Formats: sequence, structure tokens, C-alpha cells
Amino acid sequence: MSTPDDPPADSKLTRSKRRWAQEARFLTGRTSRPGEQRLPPGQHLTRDWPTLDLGLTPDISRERWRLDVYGAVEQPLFWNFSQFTGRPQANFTSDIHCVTTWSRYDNQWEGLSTRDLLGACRPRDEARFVLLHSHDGYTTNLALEDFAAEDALLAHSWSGAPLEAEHGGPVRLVVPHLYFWKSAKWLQSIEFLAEDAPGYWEVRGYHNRGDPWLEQRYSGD
Ligand SMILES: Nc1nc2c(c(=O)[nH]1)N[C@H]1C(S)=C(S)[C@@H](COP(=O)(O)O)O[C@H]1N2
Ligand SMILES: [Mo]
Repeated sequence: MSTPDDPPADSKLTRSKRRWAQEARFLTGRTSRPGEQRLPPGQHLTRDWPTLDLGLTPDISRERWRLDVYGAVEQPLFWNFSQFTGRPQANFTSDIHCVTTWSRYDNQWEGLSTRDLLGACRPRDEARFVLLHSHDGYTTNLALEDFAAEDALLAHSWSGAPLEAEHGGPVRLVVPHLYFWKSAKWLQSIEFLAEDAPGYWEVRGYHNRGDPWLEQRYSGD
């Protein structure tokens, strides 16, 4: 038996993705800047919205959901869903870029901007990184500046409706300027750290930062 916080054993998809990292698949060797072209190098546009996960979909109701914010912060937080949505709400529209090469334009998100969250928890001076923990045992790490991007948010709704469980509901992170694996679904807790701590994909061959414009797909790129 694994505890709820252990990631599940490899699935067909996670095995393929580990192999793609070893083979450095999909790399074009081109880079560009966000202002120059909307679609990052090596990406193609999709109109549907694929689902990527570790082979399981946690079933968490809004009633049971809690957000735990801890570590190097002046004010640790432990919010239930109505405390979370009681904060000022942000609406952002952004593009998704998945490292497996699909991109999806114009996603409408509603939730709490990460800047508002930072205002509430007040990271201490030594805080330089965040590690996101999810209900499926997934983790992913971000530099504090990336987490604090202007259009990053903890989203509970997409296209005006509650975020579906398969896409990470009740609440997921959305960090539009990085590959979508940084956008943790089924968010459970946010840990503020002085030292970086690589997450699930970052220890399985994927880049520590994941900028799609620089094609930072794999570690060692
Ligand atoms: N908790 C959790 N978050 C996750 C993942 C996951 O497996 N578990 N997969 C990541 C990857 S690789 C991608 S591309 C996106 C997929 O989000 P979607 O299924 O809503 O398209 O979620 C990211 N966040
Ligand atoms: Mo992904």
C-alpha cells in the first residue's frame, strides 16, 4: 500500500514521457520570444483539451478541500474553499503549452492570483522557491519569481464553470509562461523554501524551469 502522498507507480504515459526525456524528443533547436510568435517552437495547436496525469484522478469535493501554505512564510495559511474564494478574485485568459507538444489558446481562468496569495502569506526574506504538493502525490517546483508572475493564479474555474476533476479541480495552479507540467492540479499545499527541491518530473528528466520559448523541455538542455 502506498500512502496518499506517494506518487503512483509508472503508467504507460509516465513511462513514455520518461523515455522522451532520455531521447530528447521534440526538440527543434529553435528559440523565440513570447512577443515574436504566439506558438512556441515545436508546439502545435489543439482545440480540444487533453488530460495528462499520473493515471489517477483524485476525487476531492469543494467541501473537503483545504489549502495549506507553510514553510518560509510570516503567515502560514490553512484555508477552506469558502475562505479561499472569499479573497479578491482574478480573471485571466492565457495559453497552455504542454511539453508533449500541444498548445491550447485562450483559456479563461478564475481564482486567486499568486500575487494576492503572496500578500496574504508574506514569504520570509530567505524564501526563494516554492514546492507544490498535490493530492495524487505529484509535486512540482518553481522559483518564487515564476510563481509570482503577473498572470499566475490558483484557479477554481475555467470558462466560467467549476474546474472539472480531470483538469485538477477543485483548485489547480496555472503558470502560463512555463510548460504546463508546472501547473499543479488538485493542489493541496504550497511549501516555501530557501533551497530548491525538484518535483516529480524534474527528477525524471524534465527541465528545472521549463520555459517553452527557450524549449527548456528536458534537464541538460
Ligand atoms: N497533480 C498533478 N498535476 C499535474 C499533473 C499531474 O500528473 N498531477 N500533470 C501535469 C502535466 S504534465 C500537464 S501537461 C498538465 C495537464 O493538465 P490537464 O490535464 O488539465 O491538461 O497538468 C500538470 N499538472
Ligand atoms: Mo505535460
